[in-house]
Amino acid sequence: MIHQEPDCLFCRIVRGEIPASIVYRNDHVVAFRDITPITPQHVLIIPVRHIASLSDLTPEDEAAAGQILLAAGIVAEIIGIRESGYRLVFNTGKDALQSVFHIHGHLIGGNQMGWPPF
Ligand code: DGP
Repeated sequence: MIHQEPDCLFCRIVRGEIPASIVYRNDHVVAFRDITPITPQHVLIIPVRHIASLSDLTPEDEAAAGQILLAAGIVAEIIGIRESGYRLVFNTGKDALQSVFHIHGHLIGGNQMGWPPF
């Protein structure tokens, strides 16, 4: 049984209790459109397993973490930005303004971005 939290917003999206515009899912990850997109294409990629943040990853989470990275290219292909390029951003902790404590990679793209990103 994959660990889930009853009251976690993103666990609830995984379970279908809260609607989301899902663009891809498999046994390990779910990818859905961000409710407040910051770029023309903005999808969140999350593990099915509840893990609070990158800082909470343990060796036990190795497969879940790898599956998020593997999903990035698949999702980019589905939403049409694999060739043009994209970023995968993991806001982690207070200074990075993480607001939902279930790991999520922000897959953003669809326009020309700048660097540095802050
Ligand atoms: P972060 O600040 O990195 O923790 O990003 C959380 C993101 O989650 C933020 O960009 C908005 C998004 N979000 C929050 N609530 C919902 C929701 O109910 N549905 C969807 N699709 N996205 C949400």
